[in-house]
Amino acid sequence: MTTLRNVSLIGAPTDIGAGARGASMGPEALRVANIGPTLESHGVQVVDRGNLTGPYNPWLPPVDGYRHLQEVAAWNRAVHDAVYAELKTGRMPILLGGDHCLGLGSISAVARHCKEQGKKLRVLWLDAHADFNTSELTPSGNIHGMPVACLAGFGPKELIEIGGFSKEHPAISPKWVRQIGIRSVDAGEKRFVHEQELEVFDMRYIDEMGMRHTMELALATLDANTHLHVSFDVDFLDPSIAPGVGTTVPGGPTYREAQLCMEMIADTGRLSSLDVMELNPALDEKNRTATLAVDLIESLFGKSTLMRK
Ligand code: HAR
Ligand code: MN
Ligand code: MN
Ligand code: MN
Repeated sequence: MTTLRNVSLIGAPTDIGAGARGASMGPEALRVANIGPTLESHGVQVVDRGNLTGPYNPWLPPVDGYRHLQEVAAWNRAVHDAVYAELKTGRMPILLGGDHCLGLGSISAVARHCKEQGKKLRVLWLDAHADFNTSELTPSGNIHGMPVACLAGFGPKELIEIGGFSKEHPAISPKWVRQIGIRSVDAGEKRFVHEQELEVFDMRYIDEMGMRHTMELALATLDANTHLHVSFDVDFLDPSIAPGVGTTVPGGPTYREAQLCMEMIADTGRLSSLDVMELNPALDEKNRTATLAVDLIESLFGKSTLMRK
């Protein structure tokens, strides 16, 4: 597990794809919450690569169903290149967002790496939202509601071609994705999720079946050749414990449910890349959401309440 023990932090300070300003301050809030030293206390070797740069946020209305398409593309190209470079040298990238449109750059790099290495890819999408909109379906034009669709080839050329992919040969298949915690999906987006057979464990499912059973299914069929990518949208968490996000949705996982989710991912030993997205310090209370995110990331890296065999 050398990759898990050699981590590179990559900050992407932008809210270019979001519907509220402030996720651009996310990377620094995670650093203030001690993400680096905390991982090091668990024996992880951490290098902080600092922040990427990109266009400022012009805060304009949608054009042809997209807000800030060219700026979103520029940021995602930068994220792709940085994440790909870390994977290439055998290090584990942790992307510090930034809004969730950047999951596109991160996962396109991971998909490219897996393709080159002959590895299977499994993406766990922890989120209140499916992020499966297209320019026709979106109610807002905000591209943070579209990255999963773009990765699967449903999106503009500027975004789907990042990493050398195309509409015919997209970065991922919807079959590789497991979405967990979903509780806000737009009407057209819902139809598209069903049509593309995305595997969604929504909050109703978690309520009825429990987080343990949910994660057992979401993590089933991983093998020694699987690269596990976790895209953690902080709005996955219940807003009562995680108020510092732009799009809160009531009824998310509790503290313990979220911890169990992370602990079961850690137990697989397959975690190979991570995004921590949508943290919005402008809406937080004394950095408590960032602190919670770091606490959960600790569990992803194997911290648990008691010593285990
Ligand atoms: N579904 C809504 C839209 O597309 C809201 C999307 C919000 N997305 C995030 N990331 N916060 O999950 O506009
Ligand atoms: Mn999201
Ligand atoms: Mn979300
Ligand atoms: Mn724990």
